[in-house]
Amino acid sequence: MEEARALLAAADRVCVLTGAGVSAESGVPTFRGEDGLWKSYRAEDLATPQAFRRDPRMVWEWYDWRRGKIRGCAPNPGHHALAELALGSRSVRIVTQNVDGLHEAAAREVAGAGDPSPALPLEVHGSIFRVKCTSCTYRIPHRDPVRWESREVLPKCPVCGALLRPDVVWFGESLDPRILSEAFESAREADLCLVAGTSGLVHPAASIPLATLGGGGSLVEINPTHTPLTTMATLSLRGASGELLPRLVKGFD
Ligand code: BV8
Ligand code: ZN
Repeated sequence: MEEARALLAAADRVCVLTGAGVSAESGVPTFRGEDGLWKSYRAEDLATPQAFRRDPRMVWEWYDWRRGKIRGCAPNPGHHALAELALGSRSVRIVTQNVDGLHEAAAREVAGAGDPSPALPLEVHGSIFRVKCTSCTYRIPHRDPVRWESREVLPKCPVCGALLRPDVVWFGESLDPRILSEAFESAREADLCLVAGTSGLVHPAASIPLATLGGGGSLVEINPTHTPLTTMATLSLRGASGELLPRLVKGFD
């Protein structure tokens, strides 16, 4: 931990990449953990445009269940620690694969009456609390429960009448090129990339930290287990982000 704190103290520019693990202590189920996600389905089979085309009702049932679960979750000390770091004096960019909105909630809580924007994350996989039209450009924040009992009650676009879908990036879908290039640029310029709570299995997000190494920076990983990124990490801290992140950033205003 001391070595990691020294790397952070020496870093002017920090890029943070988070995954589902940073929200685990908030009660948000991870994808590939033992608790897994809903029933026996694999995210890779449900979070796809094919699944939505085949059975939009089932996909909305899964997302409505997840949205309900996440609505009841609050940011944990790991989210707050990252928000404090980003609202401090260093230049910090939080890049997240998570769609749960907990980094933004933590940024607003920590900023209070101040400006939360330095701690607002780049959401490379979108947001579960935003919907978009499957046909036109309509897109809007949306947090209420969604009805999925029949095709007729599924949410429809008020502009063109087509089905609305969760505004997240599904497997097989490309990420927003502007957001992705901003994430890679931030990683390339960073002296330090903090990677917390990700299995490092989903691409292209998992290769963002490699841009920091390519740029001559360091990689510190925070995860209870070994991941494909561990071998490339300058340092790997084995443990929970909710416990390790506050210790890592304590004292860095
Ligand atoms: C793309 C949004 C170009 C949705 C998500 C074959 C066919 C098609 C594509 C592919 C293919 N093979 C590979 C691909 C590419 C594919 C991919 O990488 N697949 C993987 C599974 C091999 N990627 C894509 O499809 C991407 N698009 O490539 O476009 C393209 C275009 C056309 C055709 C081909 C390619 C899009 C990927 C985005 C998918 N959307 N989410 C939703 O959420 O509903 S991904 C999903 O997984 C989440 O975003 C999640 O964040 C992400 C990664 O998972 P993790 O965050 O790492 O979470 P996980 O559960 O895996 O791990 C948790 C970790 O936390 C663990 O390490 C655990 O130890 C740790 N942990 C647990 N507790 C704690 C903790 N850590 C700290 N503290 C704790 N307390
Ligand atoms: Zn529409």
